[in-house]
Amino acid sequence: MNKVLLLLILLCGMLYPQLPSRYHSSDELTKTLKQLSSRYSSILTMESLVRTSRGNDLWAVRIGKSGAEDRKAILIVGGIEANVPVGSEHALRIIESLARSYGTVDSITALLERTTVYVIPRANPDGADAMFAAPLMERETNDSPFDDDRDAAVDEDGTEDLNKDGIISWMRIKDARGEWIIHPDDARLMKKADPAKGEKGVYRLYSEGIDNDKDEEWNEDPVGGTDFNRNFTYNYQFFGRNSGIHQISEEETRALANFVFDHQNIGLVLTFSSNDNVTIAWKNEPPKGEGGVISSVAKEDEEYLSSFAKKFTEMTKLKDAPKPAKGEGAFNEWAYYHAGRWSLSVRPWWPGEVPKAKDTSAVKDSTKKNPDSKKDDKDKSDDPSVKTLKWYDAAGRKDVAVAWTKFKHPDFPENEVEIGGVRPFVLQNPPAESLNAAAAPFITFAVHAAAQLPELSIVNASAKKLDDNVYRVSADIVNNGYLPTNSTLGVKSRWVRNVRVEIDGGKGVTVSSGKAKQILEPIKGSGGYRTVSWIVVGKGSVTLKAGSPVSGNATVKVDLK
Ligand SMILES: [Ca+2]
Ligand SMILES: [Ca+2]
Ligand SMILES: [Ca+2]
Ligand SMILES: [Ca+2]
Repeated sequence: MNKVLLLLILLCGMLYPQLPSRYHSSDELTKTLKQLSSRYSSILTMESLVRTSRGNDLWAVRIGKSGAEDRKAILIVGGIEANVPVGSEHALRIIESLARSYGTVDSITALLERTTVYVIPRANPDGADAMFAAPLMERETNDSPFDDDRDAAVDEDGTEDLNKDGIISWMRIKDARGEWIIHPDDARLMKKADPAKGEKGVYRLYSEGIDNDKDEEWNEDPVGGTDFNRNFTYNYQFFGRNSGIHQISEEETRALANFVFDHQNIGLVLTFSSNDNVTIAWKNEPPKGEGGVISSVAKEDEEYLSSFAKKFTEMTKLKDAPKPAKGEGAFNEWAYYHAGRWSLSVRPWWPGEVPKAKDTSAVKDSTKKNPDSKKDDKDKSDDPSVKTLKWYDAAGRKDVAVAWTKFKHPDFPENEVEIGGVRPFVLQNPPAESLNAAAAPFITFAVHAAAQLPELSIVNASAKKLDDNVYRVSADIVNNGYLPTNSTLGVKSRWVRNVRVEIDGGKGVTVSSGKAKQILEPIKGSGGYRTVSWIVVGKGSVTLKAGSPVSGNATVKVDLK
């Protein structure tokens, strides 16, 4: 165990997850969630947002005692990328850790008194179950029938486990017209030839299978469907790969969107996905295209997202993340650009620094360097896949790849065909036994994120006598949270409500100047405030109320004297 991890465990204390360190099928996830909600019934409730075509429930879990719907909230979403189940496992561990810590860890109890945490641990349960199916293969989509290659046949050509090893691997076909070469830094991997580097392709590369419909495409139209992280409205790609028949076309994605719209109190969304804006924050850029369509984070919102990025690195010590994926219909971008919420997304796992292997025999066994490679062993590849495999090697894991082995393929009688390559799930998901340790830093970060929501209070409330029975009532509405009471995109999207202030003096008091109910412009965080005042006529007292679904509520009574 490395020092950083040990330190984190000490810091996290009770937050360290206490679940079996294994991946959960969607049935097992349901079972575990039910156990947790019965064990922590005072704080934890679960709700099925929709039943999928395979009969799985899409669960939304709420952590918060009674009145939770009226408190400001964070939403945590795992498993929007079905082939990255580790995000789902982190989300589950956040649920376990927070529910267990309520009432025993003061900081968590205090946080949950003010803030509700919603968790949708597995946005695509049908897709995620591919990890538990035979043969083993990665899948990003749900089950919705879809004609991927638009040849008027639906789901007509999926993969086959040709070599009967229980795994859908890769097949490479020696062919001078091919675009692929053996990766110069790791012979288990293939890479597209880069003519600029003098590389020339010598292989064609497909997933394992035959051309079922004889259209000279291999496995181009497997069973399913839609990739949920490509199905949302912002920067949606019509006719994109697995992007669905149209925006938010799936029952599951519709349920997710509705959940956000139905919960006005969600101020911040934290997603586990490759559309990372946490290790590298979004930057404001001049608008692209006509009409000034918003295509980057608003200038005013930029610093807040940047501060999360800084904090993430400080808190978790996780660095050197692979390059963020470009969002095309991504959920986290929808959450910010179209639903107007603060939105953070981070990859749930990538290997940290590769430890210097002491036992080089394991490395020698499993790293079969490409003999053609001219680079030496010390070469540091930028390719995240190479780095990840090195990490597994250093950890002594030998079960990460299928050795490339010749196969007589009926579709290629003239060519040499080999089946092999890195096993499904290996590159983006850690070994099961490290799931609790891998989740710990993300739990800490999720708690930090939840604690940054706006926090309203009313201070300096006073009544100044101007004449008999005439008073000027004034107060400062202060935001002591870190985030402003609304983001610039939140204002633009109109989905997120601004702070509303109200004065009420009952029957004996009338407001003669100033609106009795008013909506305030966003209030900056860290002590930002807006002063409100009224002239009132009457006796007794008035009550001032301020609040919004995303910033909490505050009330004070002011005596007129
Ligand atoms: Ca076809
Ligand atoms: Ca087809
Ligand atoms: Ca196979
Ligand atoms: Ca085909």
